[in-house]
Amino acid sequence: MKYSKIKSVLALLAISSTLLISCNKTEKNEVVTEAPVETVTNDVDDAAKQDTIKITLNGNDKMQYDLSEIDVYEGQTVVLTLNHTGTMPAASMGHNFVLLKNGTDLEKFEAEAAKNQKDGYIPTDTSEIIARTKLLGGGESDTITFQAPEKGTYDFLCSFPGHYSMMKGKFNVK
Ligand SMILES: [Cu+2]
Repeated sequence: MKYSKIKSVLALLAISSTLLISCNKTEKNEVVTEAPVETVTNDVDDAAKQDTIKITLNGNDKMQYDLSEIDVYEGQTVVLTLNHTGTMPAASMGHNFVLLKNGTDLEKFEAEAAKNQKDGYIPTDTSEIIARTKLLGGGESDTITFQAPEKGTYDFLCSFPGHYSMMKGKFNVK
């Protein structure tokens, strides 16, 4: 008699613990499905609201920038950092970022830049330049701050001789 009572108590315990486990499982599953896993944000809208926009541009030993387009908004203060992620010196694989006014003849600009090695391949006439970094070698960085020009599409390039054919892009002011 006593033994069978214990047996039934054990059976009850087993049933209730099974119920508890299945309850827990259901709750856990519900929590997982209901909780938002990722918050969806619109980067473009967020960027447009900021007074300052930070841009990071990298240049490597293969004569490449990692961005072909840069988007900013009219009136923003642009804080642009150029990193030379390679190891080659500025003398053989120098990189800079030069933002040019609309209508600049890139080929002509490059030809003038190539003549002026002592100034980091920046032409003596700088009237077509909106903003620029220093000429960097591997491992170096330069950060510049400037006001975004008026709405439009501008060219940026690396003015080191021969680089702009590969190292150039569009700077879009929206
Ligand atoms: Cu370059």
